[in-house]
Formats: sequence, structure tokens, C-alpha cells
Amino acid sequence: MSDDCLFCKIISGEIQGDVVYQDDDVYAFRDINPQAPTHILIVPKRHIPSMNEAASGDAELLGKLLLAAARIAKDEGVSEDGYRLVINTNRGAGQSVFHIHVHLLGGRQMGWPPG
Ligand code: DGP
Repeated sequence: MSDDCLFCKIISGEIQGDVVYQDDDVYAFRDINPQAPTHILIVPKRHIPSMNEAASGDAELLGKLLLAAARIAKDEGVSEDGYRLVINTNRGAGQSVFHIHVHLLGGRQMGWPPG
């Protein structure tokens, strides 16, 4: 836990989040500013600021994030039509909260390339 991290505060319950899934390692909640009908953030409970700080020892944890995302996509009913998983890394890619999070976006047609 990092004291000044927004997502750590959501995971701890200090700030309310609309949680959709959690287990020992993973926490998932709805994005406050949804960019698609389904927009969920899947985060590790352990604080890692960005993919730039992820290490080989985090491989299993990162895999769990992706598997949780796929499971949530199925539960949300978007897996058949399709969904997008995005990990913004650092400011140039649009990262604004420095706690690794996978965006799960679904429920509408996606464009490519992304903006
Ligand atoms: P990124 O820009 O990739 O770092 O994504 C951060 C996301 O976090 C952004 O889509 C909006 C979301 N967000 C920011 N503050 C809050 C909050 O207080 N609660 C929730 N649920 N989501 C938040």
C-alpha cells in the first residue's frame, strides 16, 4: 500500500469504489469516467506504479490481472462481441493514476488505431 495512491485507498475501502470482483491478489471496480458502456479497472492489490516498475517476479500477478479481466468480461456479457484491455504506461500514454491498472472496455464498437 502506498499512502498517497488513489487506487490503494479504493482497495482498502478508504475511498468508495464500485467493486465488481476481488480475490487475494486482484481488485476490480468500475471506472468513475467510463469511456464505454462497460469500463472496469482491474488492479493488483499490491502497489506497483506502472509497467515500468514491474519485474519478472510479478509475472504471475500480471497474468492474474489478465485472467480476471477475461472472467469479468464474460460476467459482464461483453466477451462474445469483444472487448479491449489497455494498460496506459506513463504520461505520454495517458496514465494518470500511478498504480498499474488494466482498463476493460466493452459494449460498443472500438476503433483502431486508438487515440
Ligand atoms: P489512466 O488514465 O490510464 O491512468 O486511468 C485512470 C482511470 O482512473 C481513469 O479512466 C479514471 C479513473 N479514475 C480516476 N479517479 C477515480 C476514482 O476516484 N474512482 C474510480 N472508480 N475511477 C477513477
